[in-house]
Amino acid sequence: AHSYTKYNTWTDIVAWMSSMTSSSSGLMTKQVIGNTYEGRAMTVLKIGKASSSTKPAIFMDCGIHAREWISPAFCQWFVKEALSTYGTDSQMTSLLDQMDVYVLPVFNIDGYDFTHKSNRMWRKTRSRRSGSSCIGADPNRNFDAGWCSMGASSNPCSDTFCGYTPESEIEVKNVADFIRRNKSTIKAYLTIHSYSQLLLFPYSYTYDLAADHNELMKVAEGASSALRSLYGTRYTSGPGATTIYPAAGGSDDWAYDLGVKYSYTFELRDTGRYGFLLPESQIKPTCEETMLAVKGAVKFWRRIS
Ligand code: 0X9
Ligand code: ZN
Repeated sequence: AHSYTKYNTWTDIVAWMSSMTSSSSGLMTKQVIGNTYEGRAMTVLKIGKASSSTKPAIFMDCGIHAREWISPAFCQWFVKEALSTYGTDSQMTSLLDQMDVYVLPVFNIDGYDFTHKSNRMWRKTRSRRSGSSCIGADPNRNFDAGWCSMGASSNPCSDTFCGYTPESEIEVKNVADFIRRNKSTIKAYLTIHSYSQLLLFPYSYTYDLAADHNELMKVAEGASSALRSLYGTRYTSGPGATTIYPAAGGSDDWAYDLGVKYSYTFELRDTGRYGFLLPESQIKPTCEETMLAVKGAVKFWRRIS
């Protein structure tokens, strides 16, 4: 059964998406953006008050990397908070009145399912190609942003394999197509990973600073101080290349170069004690503090944009 304080299986998440949509009184709708390599439906949840005029939107995905279980847990938490506090929390109410939030709860569903059934430390997709016995590519090296130029591997057996071509992974193609289709409304892109407690922004495929570096840094610092205010958890902010490592083909750099200015990668708890195996007892505090960061960032960029 589904629980917000457990790491849910894909089957439980599917049932949860349906029941949440049904009970949302029209505040949330579901939309399939394509299937994964193994044929699972990739479902985007659109949350926002229906409006006759076009609203600006935020796109958030979780679970690009299969083993980063706290990430899908956060997307589920966010959906719960959005639906349950709309109408009572003034910040959430005005956010959903004025904007739509697209949430993809699990990006790499095949990989996520594999971590539950076979190999807890799997990272990549589960695609196969004749000519190699190794499976999958790193979805966060497969976007068309300086593709495979640095911090990525062209060896199909590597955990950071960039894929055979940009968007060779169907999951990446489906998400990129969706964002391209909705490019005129999507103003912010958030992608949730773990672990390291970082708030990263472009670029990671080059050491060049983004044109909007100063503004991206201000929003990140505002968000991390909001996050820290709850339990004192410390985050570091900065461009990916210098803050974590150079790595091309990431979704954040790709979205930014497409024109989505507020493009961020969150690396959630912890800093390595448990790493990807973050205990379930930390789901609630991690999600609560991350909610403050996301709401803080939204508030800030709505003020300045
Ligand atoms: O390496 C990654 O893809 C991310 N770290 S993780 O430990 N979750 O794998 C960092 C991504 C930063 N952004 C880009 N490299 N574009
Ligand atoms: Zn990751």
